[in-house]
Amino acid sequence: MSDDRLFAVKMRAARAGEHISGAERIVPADDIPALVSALAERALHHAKGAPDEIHLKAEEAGEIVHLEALPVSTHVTQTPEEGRAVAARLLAGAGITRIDEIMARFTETYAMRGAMLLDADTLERLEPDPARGVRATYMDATYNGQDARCSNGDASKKNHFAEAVVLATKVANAPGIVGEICVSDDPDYVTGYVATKEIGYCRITTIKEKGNPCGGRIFLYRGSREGVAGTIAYLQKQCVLVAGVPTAATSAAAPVVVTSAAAPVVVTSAAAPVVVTSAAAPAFEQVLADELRERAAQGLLRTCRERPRLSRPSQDHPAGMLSFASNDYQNLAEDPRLKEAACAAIQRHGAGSGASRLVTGTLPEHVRLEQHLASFKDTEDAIVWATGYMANVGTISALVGKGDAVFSDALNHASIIDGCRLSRADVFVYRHGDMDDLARQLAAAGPRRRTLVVSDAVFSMDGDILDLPKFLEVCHRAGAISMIDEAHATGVLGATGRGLTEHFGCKPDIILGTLSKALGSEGGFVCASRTVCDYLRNRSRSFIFSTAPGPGAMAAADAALSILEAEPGRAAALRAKAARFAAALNAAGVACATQSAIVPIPIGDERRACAVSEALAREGVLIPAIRYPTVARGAARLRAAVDIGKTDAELQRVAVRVAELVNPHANRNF
Ligand code: WAQ
Ligand code: MG
Repeated sequence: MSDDRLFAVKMRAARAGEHISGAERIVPADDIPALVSALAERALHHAKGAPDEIHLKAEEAGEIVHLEALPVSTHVTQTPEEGRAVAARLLAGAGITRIDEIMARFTETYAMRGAMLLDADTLERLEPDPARGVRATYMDATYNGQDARCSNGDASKKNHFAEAVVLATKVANAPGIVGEICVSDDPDYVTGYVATKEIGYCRITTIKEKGNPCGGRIFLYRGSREGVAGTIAYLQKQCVLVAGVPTAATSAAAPVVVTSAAAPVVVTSAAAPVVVTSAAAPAFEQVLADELRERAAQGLLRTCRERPRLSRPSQDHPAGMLSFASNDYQNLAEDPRLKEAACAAIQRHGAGSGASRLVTGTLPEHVRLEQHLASFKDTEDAIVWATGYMANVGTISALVGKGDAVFSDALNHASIIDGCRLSRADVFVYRHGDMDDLARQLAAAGPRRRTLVVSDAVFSMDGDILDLPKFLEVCHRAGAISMIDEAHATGVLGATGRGLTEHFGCKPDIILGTLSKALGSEGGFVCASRTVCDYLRNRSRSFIFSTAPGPGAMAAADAALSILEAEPGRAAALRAKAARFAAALNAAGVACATQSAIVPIPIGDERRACAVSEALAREGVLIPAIRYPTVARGAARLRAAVDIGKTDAELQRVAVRVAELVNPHANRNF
């Protein structure tokens, strides 16, 4: 029998009563023996010398709070003065202004085992035991069950950076904590960091003089004196697991900015914010860095975080998040049949296709998938692109041009908007779902060489569907080309999952869609007449001037279509789950509706939406908050995407919890 209860395990080593080293982890019971042995190893062979006492403690973990690691950025500074100036600028966003006075307190932290806890405004000390300070404990990193603290998963070694990110993430999420400053107590290590929930974990490469032993941590608190005990209790007792912790400051998830005095060299990934603060940085980088800081201060900084470990229907991990965030509605991305098809195609033809479709990039997998898509959507032909974004941009810009007109629903996806802009046609935006407004605007625009009308089939942030028969009627009357984007409709709508066209039993001129949502793969497609498809093969620039999508993705999508054909009840089963979730929310007092797999939960205020989403995340439920600019200001919401793997019990439990958080003062009698 496996025992996957979680345990907090701590090691502490000392010699003659002097601390040498310490470590803590949160692991399943089954992992304790191996961990204890690795920790003992670490204690016995520490650079500070051999211990005469080793304490090892394992206790069953209480309730676990799940957090996403703070995003990491590195600010390259050449001098301690510059470092302190950067720290001051970063923390000013959190309203922390007395940085010089706060930094001066590091002369007092040297002997402390814990951190100094200061009132962020009055700078009063708040710790019950000022000699010891406040220690943040009971925290660990998780990622897909792997130990994120050491790149090799070896607990006998210490990863200072990853441990600091875990600590900073817990601290930044503690109630009342508005910021943290850390300066290493190692005289030779001049790098430190400042952290807040808004700006993330900001490494500052030079924050003190080499040789200076003064260092430590200062946690900054803002709130009532009565709240201090709760903050300390959270820091010292609450078990926290942090997902998405980068293993190294130079990993893909944690960009580093390297600058020399002469010419700055930026080494980075596309994943996370890059902030150059060196005086030597060129002016344009300074401008970009300022804009990123501005965004961070407004709570609008976006970062690419590693996906937290998720609960899967087949394997119910206690530490996994229950996700309502993926577009993999039919759980096909993880289906062994897709994985096998992709692997086999890669074995046959290689990982990449090597060239554009029009050069030597067309493989049997492309041809087979295009034929399969055409038969699935019941059209003459089909054509695929590497992404749905490219399909929209490349189709709209090929079909209409200067002097033509394109009509677009106000809530259409960004890729449609970008396609309209790129086409250089006159763009007319009609009110969301309002066919009368569309008809009026078509009449007002007058005749053109070409007129195209584009609408999403399912609107991605609202979950509502287009009235296709009315849409087609208005298009026909105006002599316009009709096009719908079935990104969130394929595999979801219609008796057998063929989309909005099957739902209503009628078809536009152009059906666009994606392979990356319910079909569990990646890529975009158009299903249409042979003439339209041939035209796009000749005119769509994102098709022509781009390497063909890889054979693995094509074969996986092909397998997904076969699964939907062989199991025609899947779409109806999925919609029933989404409807059940919306009904459970309604019963619990939250007004919401859906016609697809997307259930929007209206909240309004941006900060409240984020707070509810964060509270759910702490309880292991992932429902993203959607806010401006994705939706209008003041129309923030939670966007729950229901997938076919969710059980009724999960849907019911989450609906009730969402309702409690959305309407905290409601009188509940259900
Ligand atoms: N809770 C509160 N304060 C602590 C804790 C804790 N769990 N652990 C350490 N401190 C305080 C204590 O005063 C230490 O003397 C001080 O922080 C420094 O601790 O991105 O090495 O473990 O390259 O020495 C930061 C930069 C490294 C990493 C910090 O911390 C990076 C470091 P150390
Ligand atoms: Mg140290």
